Amino acid sequence: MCGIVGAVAQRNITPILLEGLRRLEYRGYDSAGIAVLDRGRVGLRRAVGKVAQLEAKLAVDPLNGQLGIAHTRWATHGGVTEANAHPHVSGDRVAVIHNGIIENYEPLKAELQAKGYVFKSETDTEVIAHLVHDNLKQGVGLAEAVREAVRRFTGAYAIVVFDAQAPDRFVVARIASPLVIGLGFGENFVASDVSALLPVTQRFIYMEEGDIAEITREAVYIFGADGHKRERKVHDIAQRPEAAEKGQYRHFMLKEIFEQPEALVATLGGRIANHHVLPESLGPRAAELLGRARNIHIVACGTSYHAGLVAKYWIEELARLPCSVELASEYRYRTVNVPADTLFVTLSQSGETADTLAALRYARHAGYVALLTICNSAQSSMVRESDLVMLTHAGPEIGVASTKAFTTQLLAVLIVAAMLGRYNGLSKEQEAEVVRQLYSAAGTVEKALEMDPAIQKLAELFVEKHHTLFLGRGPMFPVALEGALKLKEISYIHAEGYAAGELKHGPLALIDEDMPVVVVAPNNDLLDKLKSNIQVVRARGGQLFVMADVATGLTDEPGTTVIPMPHADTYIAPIVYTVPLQLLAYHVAVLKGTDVDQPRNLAKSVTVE
Ligand code: HGA
Repeated sequence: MCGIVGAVAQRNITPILLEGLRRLEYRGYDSAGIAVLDRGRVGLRRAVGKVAQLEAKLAVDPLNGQLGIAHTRWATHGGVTEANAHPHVSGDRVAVIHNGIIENYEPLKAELQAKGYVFKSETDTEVIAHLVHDNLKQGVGLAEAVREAVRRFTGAYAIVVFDAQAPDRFVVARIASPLVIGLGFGENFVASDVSALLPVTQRFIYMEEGDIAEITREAVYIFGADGHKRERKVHDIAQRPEAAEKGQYRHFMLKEIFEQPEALVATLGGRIANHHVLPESLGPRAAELLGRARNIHIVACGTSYHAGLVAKYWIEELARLPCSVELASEYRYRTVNVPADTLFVTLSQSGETADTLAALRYARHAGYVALLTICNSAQSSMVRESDLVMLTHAGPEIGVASTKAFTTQLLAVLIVAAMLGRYNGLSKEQEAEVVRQLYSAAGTVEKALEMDPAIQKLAELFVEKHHTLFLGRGPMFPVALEGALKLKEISYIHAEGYAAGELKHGPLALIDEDMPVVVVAPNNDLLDKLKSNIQVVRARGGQLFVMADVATGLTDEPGTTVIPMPHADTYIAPIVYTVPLQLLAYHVAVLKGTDVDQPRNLAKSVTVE
């Protein structure tokens, strides 16, 4: 959340900063701003709304300079106003952008106000600008002023600061929120993630926890919180800048839905040989660590949590190991009892999700056998801090509503379940059957994508609705939860996912002729139970839309519309049935005219807790 870009160069950096913001806009988009050192003065432009609003301002009132910072905001402290947009400036001298929360900003603010600083915003961020300014007045250099300031902060932050009186440098610091330094020739950059800087460089240094860096055109000096110099590896990233562009698609979300077959194939790569999963593909010690696991704790947030819930069904079935699944924001603040030989598993698209990262760090000292992260970002904090890693190779996901990251996570957890099964009595034949199904996932998803025109038509029936229920049983229950989440995220229709058997314990009271009920009904051993649940809804006049395998024998009846699904094998059904639910949410949102890729109030890469 919040996109950060900074640059120091010999050319005008305004266009570089703006392009960086456009590429980071998915991280936050309620307001945007830029500060450039223009002829020795801090030039500041900020605008409520998208980066395009900021660009419009710059078109009439341009900025030109070789040192600057820019930010796209997802507000935590203070409303969405121009005054609260970043950068924040102190004494016409210090300019700051920030991702995260300074938890102790109130006492710091009172202290700075007592010294005569006047606050122009309601943000926590503004204390950074004034505190650095106050430190600079003591005569120290910028790096020292920032180090002294961050020593006083509690909370999470990535910050970038420049001082008009040190026109050749900026200083950056991070705790918990991600920052990456981009290395150019005679110019250097910083950003929240590499995608912002791909047009200008492919060489990056990932800042580590507590790092502070001083960056000039010619050099990057990195220090730990103790002030000692640190060496950090330079990574060459092969990613092409166009990977994060929409191409022929109207929205990133639609593009990403249609990229799922290739993302699934890529995620499977290197995981299987001779009909067997390869535990060693999770890391050199994987065989030993997975083999020791007697319990599994899965911790995640949002869509990734739903993938974790599906994983529980598979792990308990294929590996016969007890498995619990918990929301990271709950796990991190409670007393957790860790049975002997428990494997800790996190799932996160970005690998920077603040709550999940904090849970991982908590787990590090909680006595687990090992920490395994399933993640879509190879260089993320969570990947770097885990013992075992399974990368999903979904490629960049820009749409805020997660699609291909979820289905590749499902594939990944099925592979992990089979790996755990390997050490817990899963027969060779059963493993080979799971492998066969894994191979069939991409092709079946391709068939499910052919439902797009039918789902587009179906979407018309949902546009005027205020509520929708999604039902599923077994591993399809979390799929129902995910279908409901997609619909609320991007179409703003209130939606709930329920285990179909739970309906009679309360939610049935909601059923009337205005309540659409979407059911996911693969042809599995819970089908007869599900059919009974469907009848219970029918009997109360509910509007049923049943996504069903033809082999289920379910057909249209008054009040019941059956949407035929391609046949999906048992284990990959959750992956396949997710697809029409994604398409439904997408088309309802398009018909409603919402901002599909950047839905209101949300942002991607949730780096605040
Ligand atoms: N707390 C700051 C920055 C918010 C943020 O990082 N969001 O992702 C603010 O509210 O401006």
